[in-house]
Amino acid sequence: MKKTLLFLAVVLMGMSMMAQTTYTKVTSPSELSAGDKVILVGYFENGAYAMSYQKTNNRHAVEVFATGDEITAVVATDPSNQTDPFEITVGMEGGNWTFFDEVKGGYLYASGGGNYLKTQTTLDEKGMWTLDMEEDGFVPTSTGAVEQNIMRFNINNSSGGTPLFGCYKPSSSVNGLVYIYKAGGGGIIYPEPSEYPSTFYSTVEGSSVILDWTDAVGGQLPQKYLVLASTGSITVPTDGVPVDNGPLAKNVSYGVEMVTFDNLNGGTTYNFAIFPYTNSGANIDYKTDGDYPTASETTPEISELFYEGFDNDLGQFITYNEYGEQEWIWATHNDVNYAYMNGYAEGAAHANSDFLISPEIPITENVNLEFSTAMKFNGEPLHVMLAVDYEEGADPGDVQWANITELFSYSEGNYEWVESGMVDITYYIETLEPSGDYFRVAFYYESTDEAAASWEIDYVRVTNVVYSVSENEAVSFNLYPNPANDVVRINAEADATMEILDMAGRMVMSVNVVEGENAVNVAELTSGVYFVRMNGSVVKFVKR
Ligand SMILES: [Ca+2]
Ligand SMILES: [Ca+2]
Ligand SMILES: [Ca+2]
Repeated sequence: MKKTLLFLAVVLMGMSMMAQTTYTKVTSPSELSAGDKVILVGYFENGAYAMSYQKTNNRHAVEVFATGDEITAVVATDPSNQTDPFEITVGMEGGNWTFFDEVKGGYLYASGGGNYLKTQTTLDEKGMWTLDMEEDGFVPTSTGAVEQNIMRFNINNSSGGTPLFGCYKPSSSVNGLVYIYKAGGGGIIYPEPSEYPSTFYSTVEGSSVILDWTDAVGGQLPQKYLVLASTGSITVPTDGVPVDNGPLAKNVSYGVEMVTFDNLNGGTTYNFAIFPYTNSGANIDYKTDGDYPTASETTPEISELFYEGFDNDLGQFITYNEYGEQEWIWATHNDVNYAYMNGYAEGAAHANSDFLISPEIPITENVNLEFSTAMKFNGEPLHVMLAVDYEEGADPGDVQWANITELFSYSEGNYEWVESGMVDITYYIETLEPSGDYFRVAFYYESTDEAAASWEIDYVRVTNVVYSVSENEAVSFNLYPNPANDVVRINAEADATMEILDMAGRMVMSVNVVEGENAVNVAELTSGVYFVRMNGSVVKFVKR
């Protein structure tokens, strides 16, 4: 008898230790409330990894198995557990989200001083987070005054090669989204969404098309949208059949109001449609009745005018050493080959002034420039400049260069590679003096005896973009002068909302205009290329 009881007790203990919980993917912050038990998940290839134990300064991640929108897991009950996910309790404090780890005993917080994600028992701003979404994942951002404030899943942790969760600067190349899975989140089946989005716009930018819309309203809001692209007709989705994300299909959460289709074929017309839906898996319910919103764009033909990958040496680029012993050199690290410049040598920073100059590149109708940089240490920014009359071997200081540095994005440290973005530089080339058939792009480096940053350039690409459809076709408004300095004038056929979008399709300004002439102050905008959108028409606009 005694033996049997003991045996039963062991079985019961074993069962309780093995208790599994099913967690359901959260697709919008509106599905979360204080007290919810969640696991935080990142994806790499087809694997799902959940946040687990504290590993020095970051949270380790362990592989879990996701089926559709559900993960079933046994969670850790001991801080020394290194094999199971740690369950986190969501809280709300002063309008921001908190994540309390009961097992480790503290709030997750971005501690700064590195990519540190830790726990502490006291709750301050570093442990209070905003929850933005990108497509169907979360971007938890600490409200604390730390540079590395975004919680991300890092698949490429270099020290040890294991995936982890850390905190990174907004500019970091680590971009693994955080997915939130909530215990017992399933079960509720919502009706079909009541309405379609009230607007659905497309903007073509190089080989990408940016779609944006105004979220649907109505009695039943959508949880997500399925945005489809096709070179033919759109295949309307079927209830109960989810469509996975792919090159021509994107599932986007309610509240995001935007998605980008990248790497589309050049010179091709794509049709787009958007379908709001509720639920997931076999319960997915799309709104497909009546007229669903559609858009259509023809991508431009893109031809390469110039490319240098610095594969074996500085290639077609030439260097000019104005002063200082250090110069632009070729270097390689972690299978990346690049042009490299650093004024730090023999334990000290040195004053340097050095040019890395491209060969002559033909000027065509629409010239776009892109490159990729990595940097480390404090010092001068890298400068990007254009000229038409530089002769090889001459002192570049004798030539008038147009400085276009501020048009691009750059690495902000830790040798994290950052893409500059593909930027239309046609306007800046056309205004160069004297005019010519060719131009050169130069990367200018400067260091001092006090500060010498290290700058790396992986590749430089120049492309000609030929728009099949002029962006001015069927436009219902006039905009001048273009380029403009401080004020741009708009002639509108009717009262409307005018939106200015940056090259990435982000809205940077929204102004209500009236029928007739309007003066819009654009002095606050950074110099560069923008799109002005009104009544579904888009005009490219350059701010000087
Ligand atoms: Ca339906
Ligand atoms: Ca030098
Ligand atoms: Ca390279």
